[in-house]
Formats: sequence, C-alpha cells, structure tokens
Amino acid sequence: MRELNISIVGVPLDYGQSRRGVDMGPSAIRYAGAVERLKALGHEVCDEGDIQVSAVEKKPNPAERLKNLDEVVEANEALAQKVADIVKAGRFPLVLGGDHSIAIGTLAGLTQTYRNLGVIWFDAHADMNTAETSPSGNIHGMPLAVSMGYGHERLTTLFHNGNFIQPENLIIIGARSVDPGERELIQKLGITVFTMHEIDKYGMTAVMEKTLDHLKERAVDGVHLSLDLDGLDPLYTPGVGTPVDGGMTYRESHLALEMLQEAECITSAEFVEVNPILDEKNKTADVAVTLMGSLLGETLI
Ligand code: Z70
Ligand code: MN
Ligand code: MN
Ligand code: MN
Repeated sequence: MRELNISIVGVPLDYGQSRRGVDMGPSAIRYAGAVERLKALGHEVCDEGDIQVSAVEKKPNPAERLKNLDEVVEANEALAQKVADIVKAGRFPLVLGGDHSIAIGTLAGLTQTYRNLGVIWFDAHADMNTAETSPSGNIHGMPLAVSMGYGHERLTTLFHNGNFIQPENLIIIGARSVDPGERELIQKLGITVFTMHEIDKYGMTAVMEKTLDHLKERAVDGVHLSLDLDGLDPLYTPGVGTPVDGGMTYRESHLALEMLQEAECITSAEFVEVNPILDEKNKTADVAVTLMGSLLGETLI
C-alpha cells in the first residue's frame, strides 16, 4: 500500500444548491472518524481545517440566474489556491464538502499542476449544466461543465491558465438523473458515462476495469476521484439533498474504491453532499469514511 501525506480540507459551502445543512458535511465527516481511520492505515494526515465561507444569509434573488454566484466564486477561489498549494507541497488533497460546486475549486487547483488530469465522477447526476441549460440555477449541477470550459465566465475563469479537463479524460459512474441539456453536452463531447444501466448489465468489476483501461490509454498524469454521496442508493446514504432511487449499493461502491486502491492511481479525492440535517444518525458520513478507508488502503484481512 502507498503511504501518503494527506491534507484534509473542509469546505462548509451550501450555496451551490437550495437546501441548507450541507455546510455541516465537513464536521459530520470528521465526527465519523476520518482522520483517525486514515492514520490507522499508516498515512500521515494533516487536517488543515476549513475554507472560510461567507456566512451572510441573504434572501434569494429571483433575478439571479445562478444562485449565490458571488459566494460560490469566493469560496472556490480560496479552495483552488489551497488545493494548488497542497499539491505543490507533494501532498494528497482530500476535500470534504459541502455541495458539489466545490469541485470547481478543487479541479481549478489541481490543474495548476496536473496537465492531463483524469477525473472519475461518482454521482447520480451528471453535473454538466450551464447557466443556459440548468433547470434550477443551482451551481452544484454545473461543476463538470465548468471544468471543461463550459458555463458562466466567473466560474470558468477560476481555471485562469485555461488548463481545463479534457472531455476524454472524464468518466462518470452511477448516473441516473440527467437533464436534457446535460445529455446534449455529453453527446457533443463524447463523455464516457457508465450509468446504472451499465453497472447492472456488466457489473461493477467490468465498469471499473474499463475505467482504469480508459485512463491508462489517455496517459493521464493524475486521477481525481470526486464522489457525490448521492451516487449510492439512498438506502445507504439518506443524508443527501437530492436522493435518487436505484443507485449503487454499499458493496458496489466499496468494490469500486478498492479497485482504485489496487490500481494505485488516485492522486486526490473529494467527498461531497453529506447533509447531516437530512441524515439518519450520521449514517451518510459514516459511509463516506468507510469509503475513504477502501480508497486509501483498507483490506478485509
Ligand atoms: C440537476 C440540476 C444535482 C447534485 C443535484 C440536479 C443536480 N441536474 N447535483 N444534486 N449533487 O439542478 O442541475
Ligand atoms: Mn449555512
Ligand atoms: Mn454531484
Ligand atoms: Mn448528485
């Protein structure tokens, strides 16, 4: 097993969507024992605390197409800088959300070093809307489009060197709720998506083998795992803002992350959308921490 120097960064941001509470995700994940679990595996772990998020609770402005754009941009700029510094220090960034809009900052930070980054996106959703296609105005439904250069200028310019994620380097796993505009962009860019259909049909083992083969062919210089807890079935992770039935099981998701561990390819990760207010006894944060264990070296024997 690789022994890593891990830097944990919390992002208590809930402005990328409409339900409050996901800002408490980083606390819930820490409470579930993330640091202790990773240390027990032999990693050196530094909890670098939280990115500061504006605490102003303003009234929603219906004229605003993208909800809380200022707050989301501000937090993501700080996060991008932090992640870039962690990578430059030779450490492994482990980001705790917060809603999925924080992937904009994480990826903007990573791409300051990685020139051909691979991205594995576990999610019930495609998160590939733009301001024009979004049915909700929620920025957490947009980070993948932004990371490839599509979307509001204030979000895409976070990637200030223009080093966007290549569509060929992106793999979505677990999708089952995709909007019409997202489907169009997926087809236009030829994104690899393993929906629940492919997982059911081929099995998770084959899906992960295809994922790993694909990234190898692309000769990526790093692989980021972005894991939205709503990718799992709400039976296992009820504490998410947008639960969608028919998701990955506990066992499938653990198997997937164990296969990533065996391949020793992951260079950064984030766990997002844990909402303790909607959860049952911190179950979703507990699952997030057991998944971190599988990703970062735990074996059954
Ligand atoms: C929808 C939108 C979304 C997460 C919901 C939902 C997006 N496609 N993402 N929950 N994590 O509003 O854009
Ligand atoms: Mn809040
Ligand atoms: Mn998501
Ligand atoms: Mn989602």
